[in-house]
Amino acid sequence: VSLTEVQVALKAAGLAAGAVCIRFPEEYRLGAFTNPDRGMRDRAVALAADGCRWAADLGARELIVWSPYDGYDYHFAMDYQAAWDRTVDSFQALADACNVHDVRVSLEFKPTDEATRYSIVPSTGAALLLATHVDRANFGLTLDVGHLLMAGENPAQSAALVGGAGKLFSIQLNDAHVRLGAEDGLAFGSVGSVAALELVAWLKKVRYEGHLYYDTFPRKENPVREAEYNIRRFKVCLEKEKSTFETDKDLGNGGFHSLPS
Ligand SMILES: [Mn+2]
Repeated sequence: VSLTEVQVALKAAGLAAGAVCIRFPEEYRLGAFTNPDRGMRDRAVALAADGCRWAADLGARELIVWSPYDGYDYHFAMDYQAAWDRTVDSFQALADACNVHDVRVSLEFKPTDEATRYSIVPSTGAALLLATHVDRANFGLTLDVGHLLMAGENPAQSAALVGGAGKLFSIQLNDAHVRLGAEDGLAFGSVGSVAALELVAWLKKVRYEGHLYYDTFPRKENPVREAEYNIRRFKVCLEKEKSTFETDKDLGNGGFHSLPS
């Protein structure tokens, strides 16, 4: 599709682009930014950098990178240190290329995927280490709640760490049962109500100012009503957080919250 076609479609729907989220084609199945072949890595970076140009042309200020192919399936299949260094080099090159367009780059990490059972960046801690090593002001992180749950993390704690480090570029809200490593992509706050409430509380505490995305998969549901549910759910958390987060001290140090209705 052409730039004009996208602009016309967005305008017709009354929408604006918040970010461009890129996906690598299957030719990168042995790795995009970790690929052992220098030429493949350079082409992957160039492809992503083109996404930054698209973002700028669409009036968006961010490129979100999720790379399912940067990982491995078998023990002894990857030199983790070499793969890490390639990842750092690639993101540095990408961040510098995107800086020309005044676009920032964020990594959406995911611990496991059917494409790679272990990711080179499997956790919030590893993602923060990567951000430290990349060391670019326009490089940060996108947290996806379903991915955090897959990693065995508490989304609020992850947001607190990343937000506190000044690297929380964007957040994708959803929910999951997390069975057998599946991501689910359920509506926000539909499974873990208290986890959702705490996440919203911490987004406020770290003064998060980015977009709120809903990365959900309404495969059986009416997608418009599902989208409305997500927004409604977030607003309920926002209201509940105001009234209960600081005041209810029945459990622990932070207080116990009744489920948002
Ligand atoms: Mn996502």
